[in-house]
Amino acid sequence: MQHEPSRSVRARPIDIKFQETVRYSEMPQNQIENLRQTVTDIVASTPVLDIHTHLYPPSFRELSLWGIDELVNYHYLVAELFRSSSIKPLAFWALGKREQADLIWRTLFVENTPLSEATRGVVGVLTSLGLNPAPADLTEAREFFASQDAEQHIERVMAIANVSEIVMTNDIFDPGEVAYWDRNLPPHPKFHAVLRMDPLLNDWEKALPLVAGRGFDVSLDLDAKTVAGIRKFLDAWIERMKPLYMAASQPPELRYPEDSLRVRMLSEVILPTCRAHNLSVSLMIGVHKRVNPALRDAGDSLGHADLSSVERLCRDFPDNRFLVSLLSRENQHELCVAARKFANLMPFGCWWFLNNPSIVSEITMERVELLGSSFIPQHSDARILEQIIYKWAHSRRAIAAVLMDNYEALQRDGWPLTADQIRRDVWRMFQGNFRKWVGMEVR
Ligand code: RAT
Ligand code: ZN
Repeated sequence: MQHEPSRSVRARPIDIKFQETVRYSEMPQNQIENLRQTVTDIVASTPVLDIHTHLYPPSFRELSLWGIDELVNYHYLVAELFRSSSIKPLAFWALGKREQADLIWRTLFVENTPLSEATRGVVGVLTSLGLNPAPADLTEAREFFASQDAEQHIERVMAIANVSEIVMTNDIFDPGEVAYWDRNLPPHPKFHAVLRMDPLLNDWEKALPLVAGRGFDVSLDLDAKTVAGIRKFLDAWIERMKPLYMAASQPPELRYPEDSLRVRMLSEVILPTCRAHNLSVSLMIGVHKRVNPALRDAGDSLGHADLSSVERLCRDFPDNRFLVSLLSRENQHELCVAARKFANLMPFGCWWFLNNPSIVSEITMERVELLGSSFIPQHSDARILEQIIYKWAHSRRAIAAVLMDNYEALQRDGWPLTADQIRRDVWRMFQGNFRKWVGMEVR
C-alpha cells in the first residue's frame, strides 16, 4: 500500500542544479581544433583491414589487376563513358583494352572534367604515385606501371593506402578462379580468402553441373541426397580455401521465410555449413543484375531490400552470424535498427553506388548514432589494386568528419575524452570488430 508523503517532504524544494550543456560556440576554438587534428591523425594512421575487395595476389596472374589501363577501364567508368560518348556498347567491347582505356581517358578526362567519384579517384591515384594527374594521354602512366615489380608495387600501394590486409572474393563457380585454387598455390600473407557462392543461391541450375563436375552426387531437386552433396562440396572448398567467411550477393527480392529454392538452400545448406565450420555468412542484398545487359558489369542496378526478412533470419538462426551490406540508400537506417535488435548481425560497408563521400558521411553518422563503434564502416570493393588508395582516402575523410562531430558533442556534454579512447574506437571500426567477428587474432 502506498503512503501519501508527508506535507513537509512534498514541500521540500528540488535541489538539483542542471548544468547547462556547453554550446558549440562556447568550446574554445583551440580545443576544437586540437580534437579535429587528433581524430584526423588517428584515422589516417590506423591501418585498415579491407574486408571486401575483388583483388588478388600476383600468383593469380591475369586475375590480379593493377595499372593504368585497368584503372581507366573500371566498370564504374565504363558506365560513365556511354553518357558522354556516342560509341555503342558493342563497338566499345570490340576494342582492345588499350583502345578502350584511351577512349575513356579522352572522353572523361580530356573532353570532360573528372568530377565524378570514380573519375576523381583515378586523378587521386596518379597524384599519390607521383604521376601527372592530367596528361593528354596515358603514355607516361603506362611506362611507369610497366616498370614496376608486382610484389613491391603491392607493398607500396598498401602502404600509401595504409591497408594492412586484403580480403579477396573467391568465386567457387568461376572456372578461371577455380583453376588457380586447383594448383594449391601457397597463400599470400596479406591476402585472405572468402568463399563466394552466388549461383548456389541465385541460380542452382547453373551451379549444379559445376558441383556435379567435381564429383558430388547432386540433382536439380533439392532432396536429402543433394543437400548432403552440396554440403560435402562446400566442406571440401572450405578445407582448401580456409575462407574468413562465406558470401553471396542477393537481389532485393530476397524474402525469408519463403517457399523457394533460395531459402531452402540458405537454411538447409549454407547456414548449417557456416555453423559447422564456425563461419559467418555475408549477405550483400539489393543488386538487380544486368538491367542493361549490353553494359556487362557496368549494367547492374539496385533495389530496396526487405529488412524484416533479415531480422527473421537473425531471429531464426541465432547461432549464425550475418555480415550484411545493403545497396539501397533507403535501407540503411533500417539496417542500423535491425542491428540494435540482433547482436548476430554486423552491418558493414557503404557498398558500390553508396561509396560516394556524401553518402558515406550520412550512413556513417547514422551508424555511429545508433550503434556507437559496433559496426564495420567501410570496405573498398576495389577491383584494381591502386583503387585502395583513393577509396580509403575518401572514406577516411568522411569517417573522420563524422567522428569529429560526435566526439565534439560528447565533450560538450562533459565526457573526459582521451586520445586513447579515440584510438580504441577507430581500431575497432577498422580492424577489431571484423577480427573478432570472424575469429581472427585480435591484436
Ligand atoms: O562493386 C562492384 O564492383 C560490383 O560489381 C560487385 O562486384 C559487387 O561489389 C559484388 O561483390 O557483388
Ligand atoms: Zn564486391
